[in-house]
Amino acid sequence: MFRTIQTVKMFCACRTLINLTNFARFASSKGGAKALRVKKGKSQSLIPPKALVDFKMVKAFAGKGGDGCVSFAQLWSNDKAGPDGGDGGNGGDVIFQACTNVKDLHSVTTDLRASPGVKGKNKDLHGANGQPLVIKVPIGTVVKENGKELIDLAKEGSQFVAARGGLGGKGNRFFATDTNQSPEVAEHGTEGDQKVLSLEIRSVAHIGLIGFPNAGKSSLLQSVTRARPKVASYPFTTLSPFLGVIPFSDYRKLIIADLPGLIQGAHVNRGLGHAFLRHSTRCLSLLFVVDLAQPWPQPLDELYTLRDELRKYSETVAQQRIWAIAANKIDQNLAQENLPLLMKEAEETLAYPGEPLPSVIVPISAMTGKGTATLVQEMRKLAEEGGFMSDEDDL
Ligand SMILES: Nc1nc2c(ncn2[C@@H]2O[C@H](COP(=O)(O)OP(=O)(O)OP(=O)(O)O)[C@@H](O)[C@H]2O)c(=O)[nH]1
Ligand SMILES: [Mg+2]
Repeated sequence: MFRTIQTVKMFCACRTLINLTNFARFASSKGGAKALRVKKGKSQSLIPPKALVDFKMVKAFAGKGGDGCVSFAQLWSNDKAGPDGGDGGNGGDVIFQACTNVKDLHSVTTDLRASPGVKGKNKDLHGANGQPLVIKVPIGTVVKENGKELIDLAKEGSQFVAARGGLGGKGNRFFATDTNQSPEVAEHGTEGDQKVLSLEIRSVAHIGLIGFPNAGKSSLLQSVTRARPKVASYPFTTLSPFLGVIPFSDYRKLIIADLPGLIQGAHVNRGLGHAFLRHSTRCLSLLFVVDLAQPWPQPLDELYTLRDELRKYSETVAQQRIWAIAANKIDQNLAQENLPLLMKEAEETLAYPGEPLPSVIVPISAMTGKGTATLVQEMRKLAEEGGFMSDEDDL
């Protein structure tokens, strides 16, 4: 009660700041590009579908430089032909390269070791340089060290040398001088860089599905795309994001991410909250999925909590992401009773200064498919508002 009064007060004070124009409109699916009917059936493969890996901590070990060689040449005509120890080769670098063919960080191993340089040899032979280790990562991968961003690999083919290989040591030939014609010294190769880095994909999907566990996010993804995330009646069925694609008649594709469920206290890492909330920062727009078939005001409280958690985790995300609500399980009587209440009270309860209001509330049943066609059109609009139409942001 106190919370509601407080938010209403806050809302009244800041009403002028908030764009209320298209709030709470019921969706219409007229006009614009049409979502294509997917003719191909779902995969029957028994291999479980892979979740998306959009974050990974890696250790990068660049190769050590090869040691220089101590050697003295002996010729048939001159058995003291002087020093001929060659230099060692340089160690290999660890390099990240952005590549369109790679879609997630699944194939990136956590231990990245480039090969070391080869030692120098006699007869002035220079050791071979170590092979660089080139790791292909998706376009839009951000490389961070200790939380500080080092680079955003935003363009196809762009490379970043994450760890530099050590230098090869000089052989004894290098140290020969007028006064010391037969040096018995050579350098060791230097150690390569060793770094602990985090890799994050900047944006993984146009729309991220956010909701409490069991709200029906995976069911929704299953019903509108060919993806096969696991659906079950227990909480935290989904622990890593799953992606699904909706093709449209104008050849654009809408990528939807089913994100793991959030609970109260997620911003202080309750229930792996940080890891789950981080995914939401990589979606251009957000769709809040709520289980409407719960006693009132539980659905509204859940939406309030979700917004609150998101805000506490990242104000920027809460303020900048366009969002909408999918009121799920409308096939249940209780949900139908709750729908008018949600339409009436959502505006007051969910308004927050500086943040956009939900652009639309769409009643759906992920299980029966009711309302999902309308929701797809609304998701397209949501993605367009979130930056979908600019080719640079296209995934
Ligand atoms: N009646 C009804 N049940 C639904 C509907 N959508 C989902 N369910 C059921 O709700 C339960 C949870 O569905 P999930 O899709 O796994 O929920 P989730 O939000 O992905 O849950 P987590 O992965 O745990 O976060 C399942 O038993 C579904 O069958 C719906 O529209 N109507
Ligand atoms: Mg799920």
